[in-house]
Amino acid sequence: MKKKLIGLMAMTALLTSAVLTGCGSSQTPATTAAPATTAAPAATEAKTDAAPATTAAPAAGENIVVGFSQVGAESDWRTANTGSMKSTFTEANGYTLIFDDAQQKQENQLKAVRNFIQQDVDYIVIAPVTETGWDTVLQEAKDAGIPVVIVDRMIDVSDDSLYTAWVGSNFLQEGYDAVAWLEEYLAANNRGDEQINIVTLQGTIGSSAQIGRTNGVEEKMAAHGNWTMLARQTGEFTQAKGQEVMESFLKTYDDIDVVIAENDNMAFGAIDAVKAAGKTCGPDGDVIIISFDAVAAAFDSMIAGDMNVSVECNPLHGPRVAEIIQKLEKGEPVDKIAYVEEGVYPADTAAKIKPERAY
Ligand code: GYE
Repeated sequence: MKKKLIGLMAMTALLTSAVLTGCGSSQTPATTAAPATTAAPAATEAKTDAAPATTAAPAAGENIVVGFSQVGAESDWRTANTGSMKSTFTEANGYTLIFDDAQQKQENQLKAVRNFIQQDVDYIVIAPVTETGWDTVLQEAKDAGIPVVIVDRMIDVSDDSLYTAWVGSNFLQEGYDAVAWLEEYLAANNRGDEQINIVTLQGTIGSSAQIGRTNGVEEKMAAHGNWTMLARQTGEFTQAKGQEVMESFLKTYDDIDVVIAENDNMAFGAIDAVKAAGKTCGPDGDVIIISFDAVAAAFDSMIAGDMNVSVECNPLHGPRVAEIIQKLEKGEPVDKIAYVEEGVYPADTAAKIKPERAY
């Protein structure tokens, strides 16, 4: 593993502020990405004591070069995640970020990672589209001696040493949380024994966020003989596709009680489809809308009375990934797997909670 012994104290100080900024209520807006043509700095090593702790940014050429392969720009969650990464991995914080948008295609990610290897970056960070298909390219990164940090969704590899660390959400737990909310909600509305018909708008098939949420719901709803999953179909995590799939569900089934949308943007599309079909949704409506992510627009939707609940999925991973990289720079151990703490936000809490939200 390569290490650059440069201004670590200075960067640690900056990192601390990045953590506070990233997780607080005032996330700084995204900055422009470093051009992909930026070459990795030569492996010249400055001495640890060369950069005084008070120096804001290390001199040019000493930055830690991070290649980040992002899924795409399919959702509000993703936009917030990209913003968090870009506002953390700045030149001022001691990094050069090479950002690549894979447009939801794993083949683009494989190309991006191979590019990063060719440019001899210091760290490769991947938010993987799907879980499988990573073994070969990660072996190439390992052979090149470049540590790989996985963020957000997980990967499924035969050899765990192909990545150094992962940080993201417990998607299975999110699925459990959605069912727990529905159980309580139906009981509170004296509908615990009613026949409940559910449809699911799934995320990108094969992504951890889809797999965990689908499986979590399926596992927990097995205890409810009176709940039926009428249909599941992917809406690719986008609003447009979510709307399209919901329109077709509404044509096929006239008795949908619950929509589970595996992210907020698909829920927004589903809400439009429900309304266009002449039905109502939300706490006072015909159709219960359950969603995941809890982005700002979901709070607006809950406040407007359209969405019932959003299970939180925190996208502010920039400072978390930076913390991992800083530890690796110092030769400190890092957690192989780190889950982020998350909550559940029902509509009746939305107005109160919204001002505290950072994304
Ligand atoms: O829920 C969705 C996004 O992987 C957690 O991807 C992420 C998911 C998120 O498109 O909105």
